[in-house]
Amino acid sequence: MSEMLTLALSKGRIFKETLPLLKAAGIEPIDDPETSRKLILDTNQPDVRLIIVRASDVPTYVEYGGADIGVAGKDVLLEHPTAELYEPVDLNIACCKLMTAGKVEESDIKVRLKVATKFVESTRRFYAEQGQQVDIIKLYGSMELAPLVGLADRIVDVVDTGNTLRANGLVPMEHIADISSRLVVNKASMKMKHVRIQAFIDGVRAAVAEQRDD
Ligand code: PRT
Ligand code: MG
Repeated sequence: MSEMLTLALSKGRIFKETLPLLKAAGIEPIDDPETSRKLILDTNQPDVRLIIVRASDVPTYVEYGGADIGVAGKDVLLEHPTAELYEPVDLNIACCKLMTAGKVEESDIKVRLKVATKFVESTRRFYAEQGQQVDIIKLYGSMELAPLVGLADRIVDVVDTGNTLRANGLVPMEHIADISSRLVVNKASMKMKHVRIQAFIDGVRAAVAEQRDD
């Protein structure tokens, strides 16, 4: 009996885009997390299971060994700096950009910008590199609203098509980082289950390379 491998994923775009990579690596979930209420999903491999967690909780589960491996957006990883995770593969999925955005027509330029975001660490670093002092307001969602009601001058958010910004009278401004999802691995698991995890990483890496060539 080989040891159990636990993978942490979030529902939605990460799950959907990770599925083909897992399949290419020989792993297929039995249940569909979009319809099942189960948070632990069995797979076709008896010693591999998936756990379904919030996107922003994936690094925490993997760091503390609740999962051996996870898939997390770089935006999330940038908010969760730790030496306890390996980041061996850029999966090239769920791609988007971390950007500043503001109103199409901004009123007077403030001495000190107010920036609303859930990406506090990346925002702090970005403006510090610009040598610009800003007040950062932490939000957990619907950032686009903040400039519309005067809570903030700017927002920092991930942008894909830009439709959500446009629909709210906002425009993307500065590019902060290109974002894609990464495989993350618990350091202790990597030591204890080395052969197993290395084989998994190799399988996923091959699947990513194949998808890139398509
Ligand atoms: O639910 P929770 O708050 O825990 O996390 P989450 O909502 O960030 O999770 P999820 O599943 O939506 O996103 C998971 C990961 O997908 C993120 O961490 C990013 O790395 C990546 N990703 C890629 C995106 C987008 N594209 C994206 N477009 N995450 C969010 N969006 C949002 C965007 O902010 C906008 O509000 O989707 C909306 C549509 O985008 P536009 O630009 O196409 O209009
Ligand atoms: Mg969400």
